[in-house]
Amino acid sequence: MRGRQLAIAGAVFAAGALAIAGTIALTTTGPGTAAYGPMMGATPARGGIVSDGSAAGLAARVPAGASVDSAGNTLVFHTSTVAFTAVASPPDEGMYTFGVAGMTNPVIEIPRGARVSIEVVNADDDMPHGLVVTSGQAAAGPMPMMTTVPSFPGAAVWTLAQASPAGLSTATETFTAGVPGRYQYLCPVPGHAAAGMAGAFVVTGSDQ
Ligand SMILES: [Cu+2]
Repeated sequence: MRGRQLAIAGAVFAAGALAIAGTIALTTTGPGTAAYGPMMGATPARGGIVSDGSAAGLAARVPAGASVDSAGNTLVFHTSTVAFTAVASPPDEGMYTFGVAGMTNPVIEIPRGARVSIEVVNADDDMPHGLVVTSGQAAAGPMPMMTTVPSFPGAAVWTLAQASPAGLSTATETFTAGVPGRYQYLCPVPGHAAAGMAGAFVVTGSDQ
């Protein structure tokens, strides 16, 4: 049942991807950039590769310049340069979750104007995932690549291929969080955000 639903979702996703493949380019820096480029057709990008065994460590890694509030499930950055890793479908966690700094779907707070790099790793061996920072009110529709709008230029890794024998797919999105507010990060693959692949992304500042 689940497999059938996923197959249907995949087909819908493929149609959306094909429709806009010409207009949306994955914005990446870091590993895999050269081979990545504009998204072609419905083939999820693979980007860079990290070893299968590194997923748990990456999901637990506490980034520099951040404090972890495990009880509040919140990761707070205090620096103008922000870099962290989000592991989609981390080992021993829910399939539809992000693992960040040892937490599941934490609230992520960053200061206004910070330059943000999010390394996204897909630890799932069954399906693609991505990560987009978007409006806090946005709900992912059946074709989120058509309707989910990144809140900041570059704030999207649309889709990373599932794990392969070569390892786990990874790509990095980089953007400047210029406007304070409450946003969210979510997986744009159809059905995933609704199943739990989302968390709050808060840009703090004097305007708030
Ligand atoms: Cu997903």
